[in-house]
Amino acid sequence: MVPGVLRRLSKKLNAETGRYAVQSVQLQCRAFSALPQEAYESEERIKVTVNPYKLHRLEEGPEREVETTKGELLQMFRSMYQMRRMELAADLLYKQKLARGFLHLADGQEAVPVGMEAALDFDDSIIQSYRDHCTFIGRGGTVKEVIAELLGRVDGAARGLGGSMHLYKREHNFFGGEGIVGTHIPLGAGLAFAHKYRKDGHVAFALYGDGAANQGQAAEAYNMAAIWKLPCVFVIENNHFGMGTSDTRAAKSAKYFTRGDYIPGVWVDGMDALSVKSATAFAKKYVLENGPLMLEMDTYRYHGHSISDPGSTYRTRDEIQGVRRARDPIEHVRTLILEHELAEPGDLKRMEKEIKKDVQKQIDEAKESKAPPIEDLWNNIYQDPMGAKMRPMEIGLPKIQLPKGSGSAL
Ligand SMILES: Cc1ncc(C[n+]2csc(CCOP(=O)(O)OP(=O)(O)O)c2C)c(N)n1
Ligand SMILES: [Mg+2]
Repeated sequence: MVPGVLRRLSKKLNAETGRYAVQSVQLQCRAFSALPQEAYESEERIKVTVNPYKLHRLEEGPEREVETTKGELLQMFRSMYQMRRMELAADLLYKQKLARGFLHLADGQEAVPVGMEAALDFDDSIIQSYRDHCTFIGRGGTVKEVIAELLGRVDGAARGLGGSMHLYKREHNFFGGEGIVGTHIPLGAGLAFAHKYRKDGHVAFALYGDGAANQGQAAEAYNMAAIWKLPCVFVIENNHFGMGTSDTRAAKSAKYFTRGDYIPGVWVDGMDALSVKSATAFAKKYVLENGPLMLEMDTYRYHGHSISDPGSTYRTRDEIQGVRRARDPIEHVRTLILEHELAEPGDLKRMEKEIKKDVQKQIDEAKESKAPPIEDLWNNIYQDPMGAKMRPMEIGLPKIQLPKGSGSAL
């Protein structure tokens, strides 16, 4: 099932026991009236042939005849369009100096989280680099939580303390949002280790970029994951640039799906949500039976690396326009919907209008949210906060009176 819509299994923290209980939740059923609710739930089946996969050390790869439904395609369209609008809005908020700190946008790359979530449930774990907004939405987060985080407000995904790079959703097994390139790849292997140790039948996905794939600790994570046969999927989101350096300049081999050497890999058209869905379903099954697998998602970011990069000094505008015209993930799903006569062009236009309005509404709500309380300066550092006993204070820095109530862990 596609993220952010209808009912999904979720976990809720019981504050008394400290344990998570499984519950069924209704997620973000907003912006729906352009088509009747039944349309989004329609089981009308369609088969779509996706682009060929490339395989490394595998005899068989993911299914190319991908089964989908009218409901799923409409939900994919809706989710990706919402992500796109959110990213464009985040760009604007930054330029208006309302959002601060780092900001890495993922417009262009929406098919990866949307396709992946179509094959996963929230009991599978995901860890991601700083380019995390859309992944967070895929995990059932809201636009309001993303934007409030960028604005440094308490309703943000990390209560306004983390910013764009540190979105987090523990109850849906989303472990961030990590700022330092490549450091979370071993953490992904650790999450897979936890799944194996608990024998819970779930898997971990570590998502990182083509630049991060050249980091040394990636090799250590691959080795340990392979030795221990961990249910870990290493997902390289190859958007073809690490900051301003192209993948082919930075990597001796830019065939990232082969870079695990002894770990099998699959090259995936990461601009096609159905292709991603099929590859993800294959990967989940594969790693549970055999240990780690690599998925190289061939994708593209439209914005620059971060907000300080105009994105057009190391590539031409024609290149960006060319990708938009030929491979845009939203336009691809729109074409499928129209070709199979699942909706009229006007229905999709109306849906777009509603989503735009809804994104704006959530931004307005985020702006209403308050800044975190001052005592949060002392929270979330230690499990058992040391408050004024902290060493810098003992060695002569001015003593600060701790406010009451400081000390709850995030
Ligand atoms: C260890 C480390 N080295 C360098 C940086 C600076 N840096 C931030 S993002 C980035 C490029 C990463 O590119 P890629 O992995 O392809 O991810 P993308 O930004 O394309 O999603 C670099 C070099 C960093 N944050 N951490
Ligand atoms: Mg990259």
